[in-house]
Amino acid sequence: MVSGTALVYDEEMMNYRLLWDDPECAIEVPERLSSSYKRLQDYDLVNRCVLLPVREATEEEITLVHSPEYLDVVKSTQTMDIDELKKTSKKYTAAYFHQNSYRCAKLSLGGTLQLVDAVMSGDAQNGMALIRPPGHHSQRSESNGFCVFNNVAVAAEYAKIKYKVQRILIVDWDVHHGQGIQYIFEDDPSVLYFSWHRYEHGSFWPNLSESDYDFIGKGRGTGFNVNLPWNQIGMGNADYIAAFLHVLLPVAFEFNPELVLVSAGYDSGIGDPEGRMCATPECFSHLTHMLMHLAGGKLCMILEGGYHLRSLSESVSMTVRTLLGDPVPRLSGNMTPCYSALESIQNARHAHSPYWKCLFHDETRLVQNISTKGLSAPAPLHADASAVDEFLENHMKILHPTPPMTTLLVAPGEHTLNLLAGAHLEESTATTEQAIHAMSVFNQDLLNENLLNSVGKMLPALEKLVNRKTRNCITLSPNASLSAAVAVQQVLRLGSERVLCILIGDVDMKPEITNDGKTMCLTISGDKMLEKTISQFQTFIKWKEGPHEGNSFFYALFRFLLPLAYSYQPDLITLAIESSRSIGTKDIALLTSLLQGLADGAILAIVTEADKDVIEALSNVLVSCASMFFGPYKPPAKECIQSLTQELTVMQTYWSMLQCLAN
Ligand code: Q9C
Ligand code: ZN
Repeated sequence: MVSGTALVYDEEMMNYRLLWDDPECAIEVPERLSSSYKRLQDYDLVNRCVLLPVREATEEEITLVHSPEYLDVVKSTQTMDIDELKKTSKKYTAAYFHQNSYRCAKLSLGGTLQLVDAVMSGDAQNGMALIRPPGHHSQRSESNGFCVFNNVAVAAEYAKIKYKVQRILIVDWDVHHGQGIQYIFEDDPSVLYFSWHRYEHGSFWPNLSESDYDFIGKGRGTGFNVNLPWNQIGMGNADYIAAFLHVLLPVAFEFNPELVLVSAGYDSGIGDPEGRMCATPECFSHLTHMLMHLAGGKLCMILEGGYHLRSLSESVSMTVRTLLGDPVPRLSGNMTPCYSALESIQNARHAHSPYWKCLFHDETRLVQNISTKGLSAPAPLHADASAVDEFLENHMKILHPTPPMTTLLVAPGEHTLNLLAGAHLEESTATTEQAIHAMSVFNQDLLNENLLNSVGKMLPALEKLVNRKTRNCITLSPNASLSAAVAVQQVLRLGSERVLCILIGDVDMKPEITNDGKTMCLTISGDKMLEKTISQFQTFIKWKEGPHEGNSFFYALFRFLLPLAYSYQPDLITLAIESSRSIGTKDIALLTSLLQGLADGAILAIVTEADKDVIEALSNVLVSCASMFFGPYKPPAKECIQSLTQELTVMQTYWSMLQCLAN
């Protein structure tokens, strides 16, 4: 099994800087690299990564994307004096050269290719390249926006040739539009390029009409360029998560890439003077975690922008932490996307609906009169610079510490342990009287020795889960939904405040829903006559996967389940999987794995003992946090969508992360 996170870093890339006065370029400083690396060391993350040396990119590699004439220009800067450097720089936009620029640009690109080699060869599962100069603005024959060679674009061409990769996803979460990447791949259907960027109706740099949502690619590449322009500053965690759930992820899963490259710029984070956005470092954990579910986990993060040194280094640290498999911290703040963000999301979805089945089935339309001023301006999380600094200084201290064990297993016998290597077996057990007491409100006809046994063992495990002695817990039970009902009651008693309970299969037993907001229950079933939604805390969806034709459940996940969960913000998740489940093993694995982005990963998974496939899948995602291929994917059946749409109509009035129409 492939494992490990690679880290590319070399302080030699600090050996160039701006040599004259230019306020526009002054923010791109060598300390961007050293402060990021230093912070990774402070959090003891460097030691946990496989360090990769950089190398110089070859001329052959550079010219995969760039013209030989441009290569000659960059090469010639090595021997220039200041005046000549300045003159050459002024030929381009927001660019500057130094005598060491060429050497550093070769290392920056070479370092990127080292990372791609490690991930594609299986030496590492994923990784991050801390490099400069950045790349995403640079074009075939042009330096632009501090970028010399287009690191990510060359990496994509390189992976196509060297590893015969047929589908590459590039996610550009830098706050600027990577127009260089767009130009290079605009007619190429093998590279899906997604970029969100500060746009403000074109008034923000680089002020291009082709950065808007309606530029969707050209020729055979039509539909493979996804732009999500932000028309206001102050976009925050809810806006970014909504953008991923409603625009990027459905399209990306349908595309099903073999490699994911991220133009990881952190000028989209809080405190950055260029972006003026509000996303906290934790948000980058969530974005990273979501992307880890594509391409069998082959994920390469390549640094682009990021000019607030503290914000940059905290966000880089959160990214690497997540790549390493640490729990994803909960998001702070209100999870309601702002009106302007919804407008952008709605328009991007509409522009792409002819090309992607996951969007085609949904109701999409253009915003009639796109607002130039926000109806509801996003509320910045932190008003002034010193408050931002203080927040960044302390944010790690308010996160829950990583629990000492990952998985606690509640199993009646030890014979299942080989399926769950790495899990800790729950040794203690409650007394029979305690078990009977815990089950006293439930149907006594269902009580039997097996069940009492299983519940008795589960009780001490629940305490450890609520008190974060274990990150998650797998319970084998003869009656999963009954165990779940008992568990929900118990964890509430132990102090949980919002429990999300997901029941999969035909169930006759449900946890008691009190409508006080402390529990939310969602049932996924295949054939049963479904009850109507009776409250905002209880919902049912009918979903049935056909055998062996690929999975379509990702549609329900991004359109409904995850937005609902991100709105509700549970502090614990109970997942009960009955043997009558109507969705496949990979669907359950994907669901469970993505749910780890919520509740700090506190998941109680209850599964029937005989369901070996699900036990193995849960072991992969909960115990070993292994990356897997969740595809192949297929479009969802009409009746599944219809059932989902009915529930959506009701639920989105209560839970704003479900909305993807501004009007
Ligand atoms: N006030 C990168 O983040 N200046 N490049 C824009 C707007 C250029 C950014 C001026 C910013 C270039 C890699
Ligand atoms: Zn940028």
